[in-house]
Amino acid sequence: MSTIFSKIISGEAPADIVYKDEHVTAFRDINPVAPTHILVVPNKFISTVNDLEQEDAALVGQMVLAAKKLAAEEGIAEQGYRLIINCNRDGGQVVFHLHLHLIGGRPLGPMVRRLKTD
Ligand code: DGP
Repeated sequence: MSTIFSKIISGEAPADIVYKDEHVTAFRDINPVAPTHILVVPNKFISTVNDLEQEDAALVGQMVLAAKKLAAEEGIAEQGYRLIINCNRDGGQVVFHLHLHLIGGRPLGPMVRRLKTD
């Protein structure tokens, strides 16, 4: 169940942590796709969006509000950015501890690449 993100949250594994409070921890992605690429992770272990319960509603709000604050601090709030949560195989989820990608600092292009079959 435990992933590398649990170890980053607990301090057992290193990361460039940019924000932490009682609800969430945020750190720079190890493989950034844009000048700003930060992961906002709930301190509580939740594997995927599919595992969210009604009681987690406020926690999801805390994740988005932390991303908003970090976007302002990164200086990308006005030009814009993207928040992404990948879920399971087709969503491209690789680390099975829920996380919100905050990506920006350059034009990000279309949200999803079209395939010839679409
Ligand atoms: P996803 O595909 O949504 O599961 O994205 C996982 C992201 O996590 C991916 O962009 C790379 C990042 N990542 C994986 N392992 C580590 C790590 O050990 N440290 C940091 N900072 N990021 C990691």
